[in-house]
Amino acid sequence: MKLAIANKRNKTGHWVSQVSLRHGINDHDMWDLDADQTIVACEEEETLLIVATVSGKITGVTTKPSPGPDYELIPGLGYYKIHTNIKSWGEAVEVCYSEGAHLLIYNSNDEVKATEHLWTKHPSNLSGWRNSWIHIGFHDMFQERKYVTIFSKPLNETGYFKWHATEAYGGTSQNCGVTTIKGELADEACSERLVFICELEL
Ligand SMILES: [Ca+2]
Ligand SMILES: [Ca+2]
Repeated sequence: MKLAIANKRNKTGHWVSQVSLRHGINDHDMWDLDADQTIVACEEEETLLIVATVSGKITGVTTKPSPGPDYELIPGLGYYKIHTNIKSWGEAVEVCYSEGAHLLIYNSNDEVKATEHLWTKHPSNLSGWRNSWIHIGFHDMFQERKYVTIFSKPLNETGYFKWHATEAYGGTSQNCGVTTIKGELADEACSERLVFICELEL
């Protein structure tokens, strides 16, 4: 953005002051320019004072909440935190939300791979299969097998969609998303208490 003031004398001998504001084509509605001019008497001379005020709000830039201290930045993806204090699926959603984040949703194979190392903090002291699964942000609690994310977006539109070979489709008693470290998705009973990962996208 550039603010310019130009003075020139016209043919009748009057001084003309012009205030102009130049900005990018994509933010044409962002800025207001308000200019006032007044003659200020200063000892023997009179001075032309121009006050130009530019105001506007930045659009297209969202202010994200800062993640907590235990969140790890994974460049190009976001901030991630594994919670080893096991919770039910609904509780996990709430914990992530309270931290300004959301329960993990895979959007790419890269994200699966980039978050694998977080699992090293998995306590692995749970009973049986619970050591190999964590909560993830999708469910089919409204309609069986109609899987949507916690933001009500169809799961097959997230950019990542890969069912576990044998554990997928747990029926009407299993309506909350879980995943293995390899990004194999399945549904599980929402009341199961598991480890979970919160994410905050960049
Ligand atoms: Ca994600
Ligand atoms: Ca189900």
